[in-house]
Amino acid sequence: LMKTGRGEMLGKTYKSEAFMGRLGHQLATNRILIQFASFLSQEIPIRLAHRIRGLDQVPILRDMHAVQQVKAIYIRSFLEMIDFPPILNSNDEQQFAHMLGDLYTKHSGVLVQMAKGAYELREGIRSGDINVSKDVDDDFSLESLIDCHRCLDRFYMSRIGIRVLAGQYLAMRQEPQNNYIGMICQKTSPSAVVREAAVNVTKLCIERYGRAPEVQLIGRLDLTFPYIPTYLHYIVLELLKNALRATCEKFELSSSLPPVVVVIADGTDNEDVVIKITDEGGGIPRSQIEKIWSYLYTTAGSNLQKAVFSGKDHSDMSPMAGLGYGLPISRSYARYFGGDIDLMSMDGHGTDVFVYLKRLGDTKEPIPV
Ligand code: W6P
Repeated sequence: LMKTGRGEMLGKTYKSEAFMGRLGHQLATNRILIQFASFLSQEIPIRLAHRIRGLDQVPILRDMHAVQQVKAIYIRSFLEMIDFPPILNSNDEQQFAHMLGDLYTKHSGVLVQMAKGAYELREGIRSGDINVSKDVDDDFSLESLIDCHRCLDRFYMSRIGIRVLAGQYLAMRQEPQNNYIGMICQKTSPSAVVREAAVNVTKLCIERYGRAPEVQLIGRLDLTFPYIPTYLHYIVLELLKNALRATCEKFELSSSLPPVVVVIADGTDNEDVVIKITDEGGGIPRSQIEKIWSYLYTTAGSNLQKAVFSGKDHSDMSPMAGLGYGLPISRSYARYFGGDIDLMSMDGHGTDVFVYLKRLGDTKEPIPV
């Protein structure tokens, strides 16, 4: 299967129709569901196999307990999928949907599990149990850590792809909602998504800090575009968490908090939709900027380090704390859908985060090969 790579090519053809929502504008027909299911039954095991091999190629990761557990889930899923007979009729398709739904659930803990693995690795490096230096005689070289980061990036990117395709297929089997094709909403409203995320994060923030800065929303509040609202929600949620947390910690001793300001803009000629999130939470030193995108490095000494990686936060697994994964994962999501996330910080003052989003339908699926 892996040698032919036919699945990847099939992926492009089917995907541009199914995933981008050009298939049937109302209820997906049985024929289309059978086609989509057949495609997934070939494509997903190929992607799983690539990731199983990917995890095996990086010595640091290969030896970690959390990674071995994840690999076991991937191998079991792979075997289950290749054992599934060809999908020829609606009955087969229904069985397949059942199996895929179960797999989807079984994989929901994978991200947290991998994050825990990386956390242990970070702690090992920091405490000196794991030695990292340029010296080839040592356990791990810096180069091998870079390999490790690349492997994780591919792993998460691939996982997003599998879950978007599977999620889209499963959603297309449900009663269609207004303006939706599967998970894709043709009229996603960034302002509505930001408002909802702001309510969620404000609640978490008050639970943790006793108060929260106001989240102001300005710009193109009326704008709608085709996107998957659940993914946009996740991205904005993670970024708002960071902004509110930084604000609360910087102004711990002040009676008032500066607001977090969110601007929504629409590029010329319907190019990008851009969301900017501005906080006055003190910013990040320039020397730490690269590390905030890392799955592996800690940002020792900075506010972010205190907030995200401290032992206290690890034991108290509040959703406000997280595992330090929000930023790189959010950026992978944005990138998967053809967009990106940039961050500009003024050390001592605050941080601007820019989320660039492409209208779905104008992009090709990026998958690691
Ligand atoms: C900070 C650090 C950060 C990361 C991401 C988004 C906003 C912020 N603010 O201080």
